[in-house]
Amino acid sequence: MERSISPDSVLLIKAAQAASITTAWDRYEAQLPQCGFGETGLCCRHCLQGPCRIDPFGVTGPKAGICGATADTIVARGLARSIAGGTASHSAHAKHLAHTMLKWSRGEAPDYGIKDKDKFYKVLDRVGIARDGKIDEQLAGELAKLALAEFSEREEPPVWLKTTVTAGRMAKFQQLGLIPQGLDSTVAEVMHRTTNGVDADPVNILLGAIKCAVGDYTGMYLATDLSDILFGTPAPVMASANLGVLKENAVNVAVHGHNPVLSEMIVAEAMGMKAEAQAAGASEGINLVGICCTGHEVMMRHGIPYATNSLSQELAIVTGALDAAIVDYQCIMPSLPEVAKKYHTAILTTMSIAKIPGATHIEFDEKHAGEKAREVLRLAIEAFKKRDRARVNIPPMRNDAMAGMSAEAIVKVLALVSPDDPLKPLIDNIVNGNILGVCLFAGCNDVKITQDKNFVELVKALVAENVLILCTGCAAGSFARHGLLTPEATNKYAGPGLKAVLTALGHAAGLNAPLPMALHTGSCVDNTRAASIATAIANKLGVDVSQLPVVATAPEAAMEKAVSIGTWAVAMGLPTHVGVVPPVTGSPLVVQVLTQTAKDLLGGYFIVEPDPKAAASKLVAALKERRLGLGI
Ligand code: BF8
Ligand code: SF4
Repeated sequence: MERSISPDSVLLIKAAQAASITTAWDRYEAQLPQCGFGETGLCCRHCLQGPCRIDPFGVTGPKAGICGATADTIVARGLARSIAGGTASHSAHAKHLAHTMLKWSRGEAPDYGIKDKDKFYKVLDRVGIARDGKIDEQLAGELAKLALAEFSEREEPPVWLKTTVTAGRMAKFQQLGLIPQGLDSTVAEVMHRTTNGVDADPVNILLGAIKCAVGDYTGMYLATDLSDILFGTPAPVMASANLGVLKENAVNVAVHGHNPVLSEMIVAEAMGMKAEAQAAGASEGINLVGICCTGHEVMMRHGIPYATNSLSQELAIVTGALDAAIVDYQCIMPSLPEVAKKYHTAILTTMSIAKIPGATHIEFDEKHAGEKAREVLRLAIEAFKKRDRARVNIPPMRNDAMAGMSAEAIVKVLALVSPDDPLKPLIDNIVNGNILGVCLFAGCNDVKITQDKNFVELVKALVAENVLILCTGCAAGSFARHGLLTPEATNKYAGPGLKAVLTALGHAAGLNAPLPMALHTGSCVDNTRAASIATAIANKLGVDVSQLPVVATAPEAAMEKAVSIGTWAVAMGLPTHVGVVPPVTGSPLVVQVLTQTAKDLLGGYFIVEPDPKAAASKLVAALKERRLGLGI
């Protein structure tokens, strides 16, 4: 199988092979064939009596684990635990932001502040905090405490859930018992009910997992709100992408991971350290670039170039020009220090919960944020001095990419056409068929799929059918690296209706060109931005999200976080495509619940289809079915 369709990745994979450097692709091949029991979800290690494996056919092996758990139970429990893993990750990210805001409110994080007052006040109003005459510090303290209260057991539904979904969706969640009591508590509940001897009913376990995923949505919404308040709501910005964003004459520093709490400080301090970098011999100073979702956070707020999406993160080191990777948490390959050993690159971990053997750990703390940022940047400058210039191999690929299309930014562009009723042009163009529907592209790269192939083929097929594309996370990273976040891509690939709409909006926005073919709505945690637009449209039309021609896809999904996001997309009522077969095929019952029963219960359901062309047909069919239901 081809490893990647990204030309910069292809070039550096060859370079890695020539230098005998092992990457994720090599390690994947070394794993083959992967265990069939694990692949189908039929392996359980939830107690010390195991591991237990189930023969899916009950012919050559046992039909139940030692405790009696069947294939259906084991598969449902495994899926539920991965959803809990994803939810715990997003929730921890959200909590980190709430703690930062709380510390700022108490004067314990002086380098932070309220960047977007407008959003701050809007969120306060939405969650019901009275503003009357209180200073920002006091309001921020109240908001942070309300946010932190979302995580433990509550008697009332989470505020960030009930104030952000349609009334119909909330009633549906209530009716099906899908309202989490708290965001951490829902994760704990999944861990409890999936341990040996608790919940053995696969359908009940799946409902518990969906409830947890609703908690995931809630925590993500909260995270995006607090990020925007602390660091600014993204607005359209031009940046560039690919590994060619690294510079020969600069100290190249990648910020990698997910949370903007650290990377915002790095951005703020890097400018002021130009002279230090120049004194070390880097005539262009410090060149910050992004990897994974931290990369999106700084691209959409500051136009920082985007080096790579997840799967090719090791290749950034193989350029020989990366002086330091400053990492926070999530999706960071533990292999980075091993690859870095062959170069001069400093791998700098910063979070107490995310250390990597072989990396240098500089503990970050909000109280001394600016100082800590300068400390890690100094280590990058030191590493630069050791760079072997003869080994520098920066691929000559670089694409433009427009980022920063937050929900607020999209509404602002629409308001240029229709100031009194910004959603009207979008709705009108959906009704008149210029736009067939909307598809949210999310999720990771997965080594099981040629890197970016599913993303690129699927998105081209959908835009040709006039589907409006929103994208986040590694999907957005992939599009950025393939030049698809540009007006040129719209002209080249969009169907006539979509092109006309994007052209009209682009001209209204003063671009003198169409809006990009895909709208970059943020990092992975920002998938709720798309949900908020869908909810606003549904509310305006007096329908539920499950009736709208809106679908989601994670064509190269890998991480537990992608599983939990996909599951809440289904809970919100969206047909949701996954391009990698998840480990559930050992239970036809679980497959049926996810792909069929869910549709009856929630309106949303999973479509599993590895082939991008077939996936495009299925998503288009789902959009047309929704249109038919609305009579348009
Ligand atoms: O949160 S898309 S590989 S980088 S999990 Fe990770 Fe997947 Fe990328 Fe961002 Ni999301
Ligand atoms: Fe085996 Fe049951 Fe223990 Fe799982 S929980 S390892 S199926 S005995």
